[in-house]
Amino acid sequence: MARGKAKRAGAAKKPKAKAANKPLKPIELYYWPTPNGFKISIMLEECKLPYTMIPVNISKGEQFKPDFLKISPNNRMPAIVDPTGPGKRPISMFESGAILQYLGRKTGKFYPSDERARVEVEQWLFWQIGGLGPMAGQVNHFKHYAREILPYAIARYVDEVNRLYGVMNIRLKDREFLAGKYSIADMACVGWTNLWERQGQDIEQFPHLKRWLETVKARPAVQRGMALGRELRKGIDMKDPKVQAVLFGQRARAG
Ligand SMILES: N[C@@H](CCC(=O)N[C@@H](CS)C(=O)NCC(=O)O)C(=O)O
Repeated sequence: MARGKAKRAGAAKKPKAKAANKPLKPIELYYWPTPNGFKISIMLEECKLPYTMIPVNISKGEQFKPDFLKISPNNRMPAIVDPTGPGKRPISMFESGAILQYLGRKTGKFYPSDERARVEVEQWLFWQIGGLGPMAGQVNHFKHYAREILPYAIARYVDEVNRLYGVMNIRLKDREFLAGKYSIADMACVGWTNLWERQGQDIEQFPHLKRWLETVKARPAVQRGMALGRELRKGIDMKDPKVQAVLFGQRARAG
């Protein structure tokens, strides 16, 4: 009892410290379980940030809902709303790379502030955003979803992903992670390289990449991040013409 009283009295004298300990309001994660979504669920799990997941069922066209487009005008997930953004005011953002950098700056984790170390991370982050992701996405499209079989398109993108895997493999020859230490660059790549088989690749050709993939996937936060919402995909057939009508052949929306 006495101890409890002393605690309360102490807390009353230090209102500022109490305010600082106030739990953060959860970040809203607009999400669908794909390699682009995993980047952010992994980072939130790694940083132990509180978050709520709001599914955006892209196979049903939920990415075109006006409220979502206000946050993500590119009609793509992931996107976030952080109720406690800069100046303690809410902020929203889209594009997985920008979100990873924001969360890295917010928490001071997995995104170093030292300029040289930061450049290392950013090179590999942007390499994923501009190269590995889009190219692997095209393999997926032409190899698994396209109504017509186009051998030229399949070979072009399978070859390009093979080249990118080779670049990553050489990079990982003499360091544990892409930027030396584990960072947001690794989080950006793991969901994509995990699908190597589907992308027409043989992981045995890339022993350093294989070792890295196993190391990253062994992290509990990565496992939790990549398991998030897995059940949501059940029963969705990407070859269903209704789903393909939503996802493929998109053109400019009226402004
Ligand atoms: N460059 C974007 C790509 C995001 C992206 O392509 N998301 C896909 C799912 S993996 C999506 O939301 N697709 C909805 C659509 O195609 O309408 C990022 O990195 O955030």
